[in-house]
Amino acid sequence: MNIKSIKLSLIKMPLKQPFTTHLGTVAEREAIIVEVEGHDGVSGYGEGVAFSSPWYTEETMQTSWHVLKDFIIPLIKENEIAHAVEAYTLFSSIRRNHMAKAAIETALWDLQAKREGKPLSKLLGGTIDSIPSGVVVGNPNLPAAITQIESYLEKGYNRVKVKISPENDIPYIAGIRKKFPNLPLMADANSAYTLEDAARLKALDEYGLLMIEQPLDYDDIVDHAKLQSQISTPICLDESIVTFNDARKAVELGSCKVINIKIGRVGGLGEAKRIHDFCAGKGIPVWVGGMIEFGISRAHNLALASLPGFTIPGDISGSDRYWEEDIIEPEIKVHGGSITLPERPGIGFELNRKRLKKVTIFEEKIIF
Ligand code: OSB
Ligand code: MG
Repeated sequence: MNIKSIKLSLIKMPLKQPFTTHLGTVAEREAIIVEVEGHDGVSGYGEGVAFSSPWYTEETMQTSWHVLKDFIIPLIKENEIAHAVEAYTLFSSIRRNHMAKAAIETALWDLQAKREGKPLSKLLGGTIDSIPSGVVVGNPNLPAAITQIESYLEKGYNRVKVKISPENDIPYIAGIRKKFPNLPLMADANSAYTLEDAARLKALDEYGLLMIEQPLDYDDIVDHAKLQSQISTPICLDESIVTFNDARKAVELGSCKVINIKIGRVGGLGEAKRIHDFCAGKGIPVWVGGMIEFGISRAHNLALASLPGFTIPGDISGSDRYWEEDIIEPEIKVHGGSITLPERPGIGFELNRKRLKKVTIFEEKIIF
């Protein structure tokens, strides 16, 4: 793809307010911003979305940096690819490390789209240009969560997700439902339960949740199938789906009725689109998951969410959901519950160089 250099910047920013799941609290976020520059002067941007510690997946910022610098970037240097769609296969000699792979793969898609003079959403096959926006509340305190939901509804968000665990589920969901009887509401358990909790999860059926996300083990699809046969709330899988074949097997087994697709978790936009296409053919609705990310990853999420199978609003909120100031310009804004896709080529957002410099801890440029 005629690449001149790849620059990696490790950034760090505090969240406006801490985000809590039963697995812990995120108060500060690191990310790796990737800039792939071509000999033609065009640059593509990507974002490494692993967390600082391995609580959500096994990757961390440090492992991502290592795998990018010592394995993925050398592969790109030594093997010419003609199109971004070839990157996933090129990277297949490296096991897993999906977030590290996606950080570069998404930058290659941005570069590809810019060279073709097309918005990334159009290059991927997107069919809409206004993306419905959902928001996630990571606050286990019921009155505080209600206040937070009220403020998001005022801002126009029209789908809310909350985090649950056996320590905080039925009274919490009942309290939210009582206050917001018609709110499109869903609950994410991040693997807080086992099959022995089936009766407890069945009790949630009466609250009209859109779905319950990843109730059981992060790598399970067998017990989820057993649970789905016992409850009427649709199960959505997040952590368990890290490849196309995971999605295929989960659908075949009946482990879920919905899938959350995160570009980083599945190793890039190519694999994300393959999962989308498969699910569309099977009538399985998909939505775009979030990683408490900065604007570059949010922009890639928006492009992906324009594909026709994304029929449920994703965890794609505006830049101001988590950040005092994002690293892109313009920032991503929610109007009337939706985000308008930019018309410019590629992801359609520029890096805010001043802000990026302010939050960069370390950077390294690899010249080809
Ligand atoms: O399980 O979807 C998840 C955040 C970090 C890690 C995992 C998850 C989440 C979220 C928040 O639910 C999504 C967001 O607003 O970015
Ligand atoms: Mg989740």
